[in-house]
Amino acid sequence: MLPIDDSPLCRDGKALILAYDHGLEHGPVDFGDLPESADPERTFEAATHPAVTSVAVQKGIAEAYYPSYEDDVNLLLKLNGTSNLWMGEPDSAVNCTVDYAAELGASSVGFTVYGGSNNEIEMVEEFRDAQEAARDHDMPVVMWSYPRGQGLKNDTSDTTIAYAARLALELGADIAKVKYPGSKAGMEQAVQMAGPTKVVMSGGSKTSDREFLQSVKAVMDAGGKGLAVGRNVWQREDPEALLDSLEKVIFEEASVDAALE
Ligand code: FBP
Repeated sequence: MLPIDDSPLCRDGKALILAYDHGLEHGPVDFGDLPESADPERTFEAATHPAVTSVAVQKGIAEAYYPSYEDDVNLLLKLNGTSNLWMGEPDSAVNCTVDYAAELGASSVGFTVYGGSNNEIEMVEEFRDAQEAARDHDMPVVMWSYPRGQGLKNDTSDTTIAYAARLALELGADIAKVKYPGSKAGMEQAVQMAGPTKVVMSGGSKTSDREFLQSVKAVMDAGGKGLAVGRNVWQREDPEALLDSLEKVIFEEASVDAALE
């Protein structure tokens, strides 16, 4: 297995994953305020920014757009996903194999696990197959570790996010992508629970530049290893400007004020 730090998913041991699977997960609503954001090419262009260590997309987007970007962008193939049209208990259909992800040129794979869902057992079994196949291909595995389901009252409490991070370690993910628990202290718990599994923050809905960078800074100060972000980058008129700031906070350890200059 290639050490994750030597894989294209990381730069200096950290990751900035540009997520663009929202057309499946949320549908056209996420593109409503900025219609040009519906064009995957715009996100692939943003992913050529040196701060971006990989772009995370579903199979169909990879098939259609990645061939034009394979020299400039690292591909993280998301292996499962669900549409917002699904009204059942949280679940995510596996729609791509690791073998096919490798054929498409992916250097890493992503997989959602909804711990706490009534579908957790099946999802973890599916994750097992993906994780072991990824090991055969020397591909790092990123777990979108999102506890949710009918029994979970608060899916971003410190203890829930720490559990999400631990679940990723226990099941063999290289990176745990978790929701921001709202504080540096909450993130520290998650990082501690994850051991050698790197913890990155999941972006969330669009906020101001300063507010977003402050949460990213708190994550980095807590020992987090970066970010997997979608809307906060490509819902902006100028994604590159925010990526410039993120590069400073994540890779250059700059303060938020310095990153905004
Ligand atoms: P954002 O930065 O836009 O939140 O994207 C991260 C992400 O995990 C996407 O990969 C995914 O489509 C979306 O969030 C799912 O969010 P949720 O399940 O919370 O609606």
